[in-house]
Amino acid sequence: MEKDALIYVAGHEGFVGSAIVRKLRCLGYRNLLLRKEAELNLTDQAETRLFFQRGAPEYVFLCAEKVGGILANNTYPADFIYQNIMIQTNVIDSAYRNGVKKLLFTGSSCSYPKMCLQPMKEEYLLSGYLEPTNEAYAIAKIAGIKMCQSYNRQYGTNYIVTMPANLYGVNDDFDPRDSHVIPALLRKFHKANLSKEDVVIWGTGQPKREFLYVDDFAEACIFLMNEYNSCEIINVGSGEDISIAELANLIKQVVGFEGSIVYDQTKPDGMPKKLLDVSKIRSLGWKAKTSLEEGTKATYDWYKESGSAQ
Ligand code: GFB
Repeated sequence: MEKDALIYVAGHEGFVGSAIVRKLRCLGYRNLLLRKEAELNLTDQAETRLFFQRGAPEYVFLCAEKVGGILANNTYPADFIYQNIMIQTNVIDSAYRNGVKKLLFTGSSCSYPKMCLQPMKEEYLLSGYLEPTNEAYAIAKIAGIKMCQSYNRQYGTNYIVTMPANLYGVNDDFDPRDSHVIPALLRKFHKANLSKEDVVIWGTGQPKREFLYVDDFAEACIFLMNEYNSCEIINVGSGEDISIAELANLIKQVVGFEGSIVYDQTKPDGMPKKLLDVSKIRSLGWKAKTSLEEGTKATYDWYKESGSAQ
């Protein structure tokens, strides 16, 4: 991407989109095309097409999506499948119709099968059944992946697909109804420090997850936009996983909590393990920089300073 190229970041107010905008600005990309959700409804085909005709972006980071943790995914599958399929379909097709040079689509590690071989290589996609708690979201993401690959095959476009590990970091969603495990636990430990109550962790604590700091993911997306031109999906992760029980102990230390942890086994565990094979992106010269300890501390500092902790 040329430094003065016109770049559209779809979903720039969101968690991933805002990290990409921060990183682009920091790297000297000045010509950003941004539209708030209130100004442009990407689930509307006519509005999205008109926006692309008038705005004529050269590059697109497609980060506008409906996301949430295990509870939100399990409770609102219709919203997850509808909104994600509408947004990505409208953006990908409008990009093609208006000659966008390159588009990056954000997939998800939850699109790999529930009982996938570990670490998960890119070629294991669609090799087994999905995890039921996030099947609707995973199917929407798989549709987006296949749409990018189909447009590349039929129309010769250059649309690339990243498969991130579980992301966390500044600007994350701390609302317990929607949040992923790291913001959820930072909030729970923070509140329990004040109330002196036990912290309740969902599930057995046994599942293992790989976490990636959102600023590292943003850096990887810009790196891939500049360096990667292939129809094949590409994993983006830290290359390490940790059990939820170990994560709870780490967050307990970060927050400075001295009380007890209890497990609520009526809540779902989700996938037993999700560790990406990151050898492909490493062979291109990119590696995650932020350790889980540094990342959770930075996220906790942001949580306290942002006012979300009130
Ligand atoms: O982060 P999380 O919601 O995402 O949950 P998934 C990860 C693990 O942490 C699960 C446990 O085993 C949860 O049961 N957990 C323990 C908690 N306590 C909590 C808590 O208070 N809140 C939350 N949220 N989890 C999501 C998918 O799955 O991963 C999405 O549902 C998306 O589709 C995302 O792909 C990356 O890894 O289980």
